[in-house]
Amino acid sequence: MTSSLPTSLVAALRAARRVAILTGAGVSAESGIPTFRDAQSGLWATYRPEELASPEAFRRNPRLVWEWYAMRRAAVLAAEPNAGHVALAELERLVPTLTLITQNVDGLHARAGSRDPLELHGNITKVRCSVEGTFYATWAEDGDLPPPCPACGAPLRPHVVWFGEQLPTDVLQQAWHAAEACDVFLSIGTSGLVEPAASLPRVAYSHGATVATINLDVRERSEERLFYLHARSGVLLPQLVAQLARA
Ligand code: BV8
Repeated sequence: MTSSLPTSLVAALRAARRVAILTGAGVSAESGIPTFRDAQSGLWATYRPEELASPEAFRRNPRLVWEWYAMRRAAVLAAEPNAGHVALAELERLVPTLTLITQNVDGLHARAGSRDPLELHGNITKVRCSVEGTFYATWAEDGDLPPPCPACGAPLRPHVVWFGEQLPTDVLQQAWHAAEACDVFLSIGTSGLVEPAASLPRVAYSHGATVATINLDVRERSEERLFYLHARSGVLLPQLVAQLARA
């Protein structure tokens, strides 16, 4: 476990004009939200997320998929941002330009105060008509599930990007450009398995950025522009902010 940040990484962050950050489920783990790779628990133990988070699953068993998202939405709304989320919101005030890109659908970055997180995979707290795309802030939970769209009767669905669905083009383009233009790229709490998000650190590195990967899988090592830090985001990010805040 990383005990202190490499001085050369802190120096690169101090000198950076543009910082891009990619977060994954590991950043929300300390808010009590299970990561994607954590074994599914309870009622959902028999399913892998990829088997539920897809248009095919929704077509095959819309009620099951709706109920999985309803359970996760309730958990997300009951969760609080953790020290890692708060530190990332503070980091925005310490660097000239910071682009926060998240794979997470829990909305916790915005709740922690991050100004404009790029939600690559959508937001589980939002619901839309599966045909018209109209968003609904409320819906009937006591009738058929998924609730029918009040306008056209098609099933409502969570506003997330399922496996096999395209990411929102504008959001992905902004994320890609931020990775190309940044001086430092931090990849935090992600296993780097899901594309195209997983390509962003490579894009940053190939454009000359310093890249740090922070999660609980990596083996600690550092090369010239590459850092692998084995650390909890809720511990390391406040340390990073405290060091940058020091004159
Ligand atoms: C698409 C929303 C194309 C739903 C999610 C190559 C190119 C393009 C596509 C593909 C490709 N190869 C394969 C594909 C297909 C697929 C894919 O990547 N499959 C994988 C499984 C191989 N990609 C897609 O389908 C994407 N669509 O590319 O479309 C296309 C083109 C034309 C026409 C049509 C389509 C869509 C992908 C989006 C899927 N939706 N979420 C929902 O949430 O239900 S992805 C889902 O996984 C979550 O968003 C999650 O964030 C994400 C990734 O997981 P991680 O965040 O990394 O979480 P994980 O559990 O894996 O890891 C946790 C990490 O945290 C670990 O490293 C752990 O050590 C660490 N950790 C734990 N605790 C802490 C910690 N770190 C720090 N501190 C801690 N305390």
